[in-house]
Amino acid sequence: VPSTGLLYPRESETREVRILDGMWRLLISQPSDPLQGLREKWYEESLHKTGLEIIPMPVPASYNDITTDNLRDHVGTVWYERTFFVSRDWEENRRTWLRFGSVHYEAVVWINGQNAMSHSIGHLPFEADISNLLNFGGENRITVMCDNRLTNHTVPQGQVSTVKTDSGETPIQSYTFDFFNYAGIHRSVHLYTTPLVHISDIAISTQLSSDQVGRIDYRIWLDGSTEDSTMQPTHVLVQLRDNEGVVAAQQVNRAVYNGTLLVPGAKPWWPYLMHPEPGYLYSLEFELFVSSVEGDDGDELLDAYRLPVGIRTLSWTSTSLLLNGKPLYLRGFGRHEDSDIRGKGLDYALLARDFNLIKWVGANAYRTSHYPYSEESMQFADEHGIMIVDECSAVNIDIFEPELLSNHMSALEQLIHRDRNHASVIAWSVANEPRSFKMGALSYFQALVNYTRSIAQGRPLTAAINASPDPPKQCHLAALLDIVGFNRYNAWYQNSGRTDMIVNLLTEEAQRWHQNFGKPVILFEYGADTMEGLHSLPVYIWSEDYQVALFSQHFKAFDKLRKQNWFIGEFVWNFADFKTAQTYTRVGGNKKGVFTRSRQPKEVAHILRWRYFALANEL
Ligand code: BDP
Repeated sequence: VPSTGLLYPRESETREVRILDGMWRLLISQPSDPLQGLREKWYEESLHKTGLEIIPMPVPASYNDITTDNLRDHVGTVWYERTFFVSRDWEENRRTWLRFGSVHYEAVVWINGQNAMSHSIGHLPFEADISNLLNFGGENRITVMCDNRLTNHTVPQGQVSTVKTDSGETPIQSYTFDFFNYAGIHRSVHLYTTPLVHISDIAISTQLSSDQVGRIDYRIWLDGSTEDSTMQPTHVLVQLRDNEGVVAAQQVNRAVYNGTLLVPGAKPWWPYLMHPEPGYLYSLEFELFVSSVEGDDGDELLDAYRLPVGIRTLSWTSTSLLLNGKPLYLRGFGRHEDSDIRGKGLDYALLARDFNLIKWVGANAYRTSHYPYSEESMQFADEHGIMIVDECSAVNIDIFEPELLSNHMSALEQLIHRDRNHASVIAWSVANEPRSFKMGALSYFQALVNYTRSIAQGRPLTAAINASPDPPKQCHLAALLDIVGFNRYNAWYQNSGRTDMIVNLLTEEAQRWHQNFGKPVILFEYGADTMEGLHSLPVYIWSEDYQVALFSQHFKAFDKLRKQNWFIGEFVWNFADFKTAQTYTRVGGNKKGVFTRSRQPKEVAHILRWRYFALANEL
């Protein structure tokens, strides 16, 4: 099934965009009967008609931490609803689309009681043309059923079982991944219009030659038809504007909707701290025209879409990852979309704060562990020159069955399709800590990697592996990748308290990964849980001092490894503290953050900052 809705909604002279964020209404179904609403057709009328309790629920946000009762641990479905008006003007000569930035995990959407679309695998956008379902010049109702249950076939996997409580049996959701399974309408809901015939998708790839000539290869897709033969598109005007609006290259393309723009003296896209003007973006304008019979002057504009574009060359070898011909050393983090109260809900204040901290600490990259992050954050990364290792939601996968494989492929297809035009994306991560040593993993990953490579759009493939590289055959995934990433918790999960073992263990392991697979190697995770404010000398685990000691030893190992040209980066686990399921190994969640959950620095942030800026200055 080809995915749709992956072009971000942007307004233009031919398109209007409205955002339907705000307070919606929520009905929580009985966990024991998650399908009651479908059976009873709750979507046919306002949810109030069910006579059940309705509560206000903000969008975007996870629903889990908003109330004071146990909605947090709800398993099964919840129903969202809101109404909105559409003016009569929208009825003629245009199409109206409804688009969700992400609903976790599965969503079914109705407009005025009619089924409009459904989607599963959270963290990704989906949309439908709802023109035929709308009351123009009147009120409309959206109903969304959201199901948070994870099974052996969802990405990621989980299991639903039941437990006997003091008041009877109740379903519980379990999963092995280490972050809370937040659910709800996590990102913005857009209502937008396009002309009847419009640009429905765009793919670009860029290169920069050694003499500063930029090259942009583009392809656009059109959708829709009109009865009116005089309104058939005849050509596209493609114009590249620099950040002052000056046209740097242009082309008129008649009927063939792909082409190449050459940009002499192009301003390249550079990462943060690698150039005085990082994150330089052009605007690539596509204008779809129909020629008038009288001649060129009277051309009529059918549609216009503007895509921010950074011009850069990405390449890699068996030892390096290069940007504009320069080998990269990645300094960064694994992260989460997570914060107090709103869970995984998109929050612009948090997004801006996080980027301020990333820049304050001197990082140049992060991995979207362990799922696709918001499109708004991807755009921010482009603008700030922060490089992204873009990960799909396959975390801790196990039990390698065909249905999982097809969902996993779909998760990657949708991610790549959504993010392929971002200059910031420097690699696709196909999985985090899969059980890649198990039976069935080899054929599974061969199929997955072959497929992903066929759609990879000029990016290398990587993964965050925690299998042992010794003997090499134990991991069935590493050999298939372009960059071998591994996660290792020396002096935390292994040899807790022994910071004096880190340098040898880490350098030896990194060496084995490189020797066995002949690829560039990166450490995607290391770290220690740290309670803010807890101090102890001599250092003792969980204290801020221990985190400092553990990082310091890692820095020594990295400095040794950097002398080898194949070691390409160090990512801390984690950028900030984050919520997990309840277990006795977690105090209020995972505390491996360099920043607290409220985004204030722990002591270690200062030494990390010192290191990251020193590394940046060396290059
Ligand atoms: C790694 C996982 C990550 C966890 C981390 C930890 O990739 O999701 O949060 O361990 O335990 O294995 O802190």
